[in-house]
This record gives sequence, structure tokens and C-alpha cells, in this order.
Amino acid sequence: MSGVGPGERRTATYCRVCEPACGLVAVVREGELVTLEPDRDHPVSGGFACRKGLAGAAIHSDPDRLDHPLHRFDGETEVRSWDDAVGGIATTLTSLLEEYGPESIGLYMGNPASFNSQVGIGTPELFARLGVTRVFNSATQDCSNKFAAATAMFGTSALHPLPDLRRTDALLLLGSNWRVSKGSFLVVPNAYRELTEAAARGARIWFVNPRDTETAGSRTGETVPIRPDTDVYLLAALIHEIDRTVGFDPVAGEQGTHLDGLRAFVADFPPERVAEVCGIPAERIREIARDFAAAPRAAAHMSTGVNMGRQGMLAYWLMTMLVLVTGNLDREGGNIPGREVYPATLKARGDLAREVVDGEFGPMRRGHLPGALLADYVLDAERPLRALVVIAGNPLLTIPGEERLRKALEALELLVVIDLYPNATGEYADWLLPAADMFERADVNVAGLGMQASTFVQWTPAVVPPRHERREEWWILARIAQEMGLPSVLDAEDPETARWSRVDHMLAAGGLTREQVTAFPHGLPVGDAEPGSLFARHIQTADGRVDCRPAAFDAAIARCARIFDELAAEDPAQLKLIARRDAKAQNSWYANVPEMKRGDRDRNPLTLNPADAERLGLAPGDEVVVRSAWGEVQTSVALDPGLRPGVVAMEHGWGLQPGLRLSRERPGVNVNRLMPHGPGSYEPESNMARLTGIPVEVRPLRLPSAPAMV
Ligand SMILES: Nc1nc2c(c(=O)[nH]1)N[C@H]1C(S)=C(S)[C@@H](COP(=O)(O)OP(=O)(O)OC[C@H]3O[C@@H](n4cnc5c(=O)[nH]c(N)nc54)[C@H](O)[C@@H]3O)O[C@H]1N2
Ligand SMILES: Nc1nc2c(c(=O)[nH]1)N[C@H]1C(S)=C(S)[C@@H](COP(=O)(O)OP(=O)(O)OC[C@H]3O[C@@H](n4cnc5c(=O)[nH]c(N)nc54)[C@H](O)[C@@H]3O)O[C@H]1N2
Ligand code: SF4
Ligand SMILES: [Mo]
Repeated sequence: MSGVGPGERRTATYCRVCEPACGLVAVVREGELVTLEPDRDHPVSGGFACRKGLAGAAIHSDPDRLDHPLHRFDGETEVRSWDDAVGGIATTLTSLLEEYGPESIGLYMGNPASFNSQVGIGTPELFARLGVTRVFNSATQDCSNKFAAATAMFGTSALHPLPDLRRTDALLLLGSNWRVSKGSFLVVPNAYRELTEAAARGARIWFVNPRDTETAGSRTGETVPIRPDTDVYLLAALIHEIDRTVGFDPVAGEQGTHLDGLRAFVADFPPERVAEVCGIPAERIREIARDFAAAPRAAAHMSTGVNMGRQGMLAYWLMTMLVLVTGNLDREGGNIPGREVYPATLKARGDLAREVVDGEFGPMRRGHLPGALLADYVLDAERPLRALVVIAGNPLLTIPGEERLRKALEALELLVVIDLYPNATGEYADWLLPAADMFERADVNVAGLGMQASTFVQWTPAVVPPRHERREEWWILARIAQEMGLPSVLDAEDPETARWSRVDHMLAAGGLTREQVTAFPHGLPVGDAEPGSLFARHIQTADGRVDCRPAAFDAAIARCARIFDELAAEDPAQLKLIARRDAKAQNSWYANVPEMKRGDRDRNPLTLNPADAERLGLAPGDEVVVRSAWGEVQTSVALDPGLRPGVVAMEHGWGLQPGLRLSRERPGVNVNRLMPHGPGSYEPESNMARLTGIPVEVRPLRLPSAPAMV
């Protein structure tokens, strides 16, 4: 792009922090990235960017960033050369392989790796070649329930029909707070504005959420305050009520098979029966069912608040069924597939029934292992993990069970952490390797393909060269591969072409070349989500229809009945802890951004409804101990009248990261100390962790000198 002032240039790029991939303009002065602005010329985000994205410049120049490879041994930390680092890692991996085989080596890929098109080139080259199968990633703390459900219903893990926000008349949104998070599995920049526009057109919007969030309100729609971890029963009751009153839309019989199985399942959960467990009056459930079914066009979407419950897979199934039985699947204003560039739905074909296997720690889905078992694979496995490579992740803080994870990380013979920062996990690393950040690498936004409401492809150059000795992940992995004598992109005749081969292949599948994409520096618009394409192009079941009651769900359905009885028998006063995000954070990695840690963001308090606080004799600022069956944390109290009584909330991503100055000053506590982990703690068909709706006990902290509680 053109220069502006002397020594100044402006380069179009895009954000790689969360799913919308908003267009940014990087202002570079005297070769330094000085600031970021929203890109007004972007064909899709059109001048929208949030504070997290714009704070990227602060992350780029953060003095606490990792700038050189670090080696830790005997409690000492030393700066080493890249040759030493990759050589040392290769030597240890080789000897572990020889002595213990590939099962001794594991990989954890964190969330930011999904926004990096180049990670995918070095990773398979190294790990698949070594025969490494113990691969973990952040999806089992995020959304793996959706992959399992989609595989069972549609025969592919990559088909996730998007709510057609611009044309719908009714929208049921469960477990998502778009104004803060900007959404997931639905890629629209400024999703909140889309909601206000839909509401202004007259669309009815329900937010099913134990908390009255920033997204709900008079400009969008009403909150349906549900008890945590009970969405599956609400959805079953809605379908049952529709079946009983207006009946299923005739198109459902054409689109789906096994509708009788679906009917039989939901018949157990009429509104009257689920009302108490869900905490929603039966009359309200009937009303929502009636209005959803009567809307000319209706859509639904659910996100992490439901994914992180115990039954995210079944909930996603039933949400999809609600759309299908009302004739809204693949129809304008309903749920429709995003426009793909790469044929992801075809490539991600699968059969859930064959993918659930007996693992060493119980049933699980083949593929990415449950994060909730990471510590067990190190500490308890017959053939334990002895080395772990972590790329763009911070499992110590983001996976349930901090205490066990500390022991596990400690026990490893080799821990390699490739990151922007010396993060909390990196405290245990033998090798801590400095990664280039998103402004230091060329990239293509391959992550969102198929989940964007308006699909675009964007190529960005590296805005500035990597500072100091930061390197891109593909290069680091390719160097390790070289040192181990494995094939490596760096040995290709033309490494630059070779390292883009995967991206070029993906683009070619959509009839595009990188040159064509590069010609559109603000992004190349490809097209909008398309009604009519789901059955025509995307579904991958053998008969081309949706399986409305997959046999692979048998065990989950039996659990569903058991969990219902358990919830019905529970003390109604039992406090439940839910997940919560803040606009000034991004999981665990904005912990050192000054703008995000101002004012009251000195810790992550336990938020309570004022009535609960009063009942427990707690006032804002009081210190409390929060205890679950899995662990405890100490924090302070804050009030949130938006919380449903009986529900408490805490933000994740906090907890001491000793390498980060602001984290040392304002560490907060890791809520994952309270979360279930180990065998039996995750959804076995999807490997999804349980991170919301956790029964907790809250009591005031008594200092040792104070009289004991009676
Ligand atoms: N209790 C609870 N736990 C949760 C959640 C919750 O709601 N409640 N949310 C879950 C969710 S949705 C997710 S996605 C996971 C996330 O879990 P993780 O992916 O494990 O963690 P993040 O905090 O996203 O950390 C990412 C790390 O990547 C680094 N990083 C950023 N960009 C780059 C890059 O370009 N290259 C490299 N090499 N490193 C980079 C950051 O510095 C940071 O250390 O956490 C989950 N954990
Ligand atoms: N500012 C910010 N933005 C982010 C992130 C961040 O950490 N901070 N993380 C990014 C990542 S990795 C992801 S995956 C996305 C996630 O994006 P979303 O899935 O939209 O996540 P949240 O905004 O946390 O919304 C989850 C909602 O679920 C509600 N909830 C909790 N338990 C339950 C329940 O049992 N039932 C129902 N119905 N609701 C429940 C919570 O009150 C909360 O409002 O956000 C991304 N964007
Ligand atoms: S919404 Fe996400 S992608 Fe867009 S600017 Fe914010 S952090 Fe970046
Ligand atoms: Mo996530």
C-alpha cells in the first residue's frame, strides 16, 4: 500500500486472534509496527475490529515477549542459539523414540494454531513421520462436541449450518455472548450489530443463558435464564412440544431418517417434566416452541456455554433437530451452510459409531485425545508420555486440573513450548522457543472457510520481519525434522514454494491461486452462505439424508436419562459455577497487555447474584474460598445481578504466569483448578471437557487468627 508520511507505510492485513479475521491496517513507521487500525476497505469486516485485535501492536512490542531460544536445566535459564535448540530437542526425541517408541511423545496444539495456515505444514511432517498419535488440542476444551455430533448427523465433522442472521424472523441462541466473544462457529464480524439489525427488522431473539449477558437487552432480545448444564432437556422439550402441537414440517421426513427415534427420545422430556430441572416454567417453554415453529423463518445457534456442559454433543444434535423439524434446515432465514473454498465437508467425512474406541482410560473418540486426560497420559499410562511439544497453547491454565498438570509437566523428560510468551506452561519447559507473531508472518485465512456468513479469502504479507530471533513454527519444526534426519520442507528444492504447498492445494481445490488472492490485499470476497447447498453438496451420509437419531448416541442417551434423574434429585440451593469471558481478555494470552489489566481487572473475582451473596453473608470485595469436588481457589466477591440466582461465574485464563510482569502484579486465579479432570470427566463420544455447571461451595475465607466457623 502507499506510503503516508515520511518513513511511514500502511499495510493491509487481518487479525488472527479470533474467528472473524477482521481486516486491519498496520501502520509501520521507520520499520516498526506502531499501531493498528480497522480496515475500512475490507469487503466483509468493513471497518470493524475490536479492542483485542487492535491491541495486537502491544503484544508485538511487549518487552516480556520471548525473543531468543531459552534452555532450562538445573533451575538455570540460558539463551541458546537456534542450532543448539533444534539439535538438543532432536537428540532427546531420537533417544526417547529408540527407547520407548512414538507413544512416549505427545503434541498439544493451542487455539491460536488454528489461525496460522503455516502450522499445518511442519506439524504433520514431523509428528506423523515419527508415528506420534498422542495429539491433544484446545478443541476438547472448546467445541469437540460439535465435531462428534456433526459426524453422526451429517457424516462429516465439518458441516455446521450457520444461522442466516440477515433473513431470519426468529433466532434461538444458546450459551453465547457475541458482544464479548465475537462468536464461534459463525464467522461474522460485529455479530452484535447483526443481532440489533435483525431485531430492528422484527426478528424475535431468545438468549438461553444462565446470565443476562451484555448481548441481550431491548436492542436485541430477551434472556431465557436457564439452569446451567440443562440445555439438552430444554431442546428436547421444545421438539416434543412442536411434535405434540403443530407436528413436524413435512420436509423433515424428506431431509431426515430415524425421525421416529428422535420422537421417542424427546417424548421422555415434555415441558412439564423438564421445567424444574431447567428452571424455566413449562408455559414459557411452550411459548418459545410455538413462536419458533410459527416463525416464517427461524434459526438456532449454540456455543461454548453449552459445549462445555456434560452433554454438548446431544445438545448440538437437538438444536439441529429443532431447526430440521421446523423446516428451517438449508432454507433461507434458517440454518444454511457457509460457502466453502476448500471442500472441507467432503474431506472431513467420518462415521462416529466406528470412531468411539476403548482407550486406556475408558471410552473416547479416536483422533485428538481428551485434554482432561493429558496429565493421566504422563502420570498413569502404562506407556507414559515422556516428551510433550506445546505449540501456541497454555494447557497448564486452560485444561482442567492444574495440580495434576503441574505434576505431569514436572515429570516429563522433555517439554518444548513454542510461544510468543514465557507463559505459565513454559515455566516447566526444557526448551522455550520464541514464535513469530501474526504481524511477522505471511498467512492466508484458511481457518474460517466454511463457517463464514460471507466468505472471503485473504492473504497477508508479513507486515514486519520477525524481531530478534523469533521464528515461524513451520521453520522450527522443519529444523527439528532436519536434525532428526527426516524429510523437511527446508530440504525441498524451493522451500518457499514447498512451505505454501498445503495452502496452495487448499486454494486450488476452490479454483484459486495464491497469486489471485494476493491481488486483493483487503481480502477476496467469495460468496455468502447458501441455502440449498446442504443436501446438494455438503452432506456426507451414505443416503444423503440427515441421521435424526444416530445409533452412535445410544450410550449418550442412556447417560442423558441418568443425568436428568441426578439433576432432579439435586438440592435446589446447590450453587453452580459457569464459564464467563471478558472483552478485555483472550483466554490466557492477554495477561500482559496493560490496556487489558487496568482498573478493577486486577483479578478474576467470583461473581454472584446479590440475593445469593446476601444469603451467604458476603459483600463485594470479601475474600472467599470456592470449592468443588476437584479442587479449590481463593478469590474475592463481586456482584452481578444478571446472574440467575444459584449461579456463580468466574473468568478463565487467569492464574500466575511468572514470566509476565503484569501477571505477577495481577495474577488472579486459575478457575480450572475447580474443573473435573481425569477418567470419566469428559464426554466420551467427543472428548469434550466439562467446564460449566460445576457444583461448588462458597464460604468466606477465615484468616488463621479468626475464630473457627461453627
Ligand atoms: N475453565 C475454562 N477453561 C477454558 C475455557 C473456558 O471457558 N473455561 N475456554 C477454553 C477455550 S474456548 C479455549 S480455545 C482454550 C484455549 O486454550 P489454549 O489454546 O491452550 O490457550 P490460550 O490461552 O488460547 O493460549 C494460547 C497461547 O498461544 C500463544 N500464542 C498466541 N499467538 C501465537 C502464535 O502465533 N504462535 C505461537 N506459537 N503462540 C502463540 C499465547 O501467547 C498463549 O500462550 O481454553 C479453554 N479453557
Ligand atoms: N473477549 C474475548 N473474546 C473471545 C475469547 C475470550 O477469551 N475473550 N475467546 C475466544 C474463543 S477461544 C472462543 S471459543 C469464543 C467463544 O465464544 P462464545 O461461545 O460466544 O463464548 P462466551 O461469550 O463465553 O459465551 C458463553 C456463554 O455461555 C453462557 N453459559 C455458561 N454456562 C451455560 C449453560 O450451561 N447453558 C447455557 N445456555 N449457557 C451457558 C455464559 O453465561 C456465556 O454468556 O470466544 C472467542 N472470543
Ligand atoms: S473480533 Fe476477533 S478477529 Fe476481529 S479484531 Fe477482534 S480479536 Fe481480531
Ligand atoms: Mo475457544
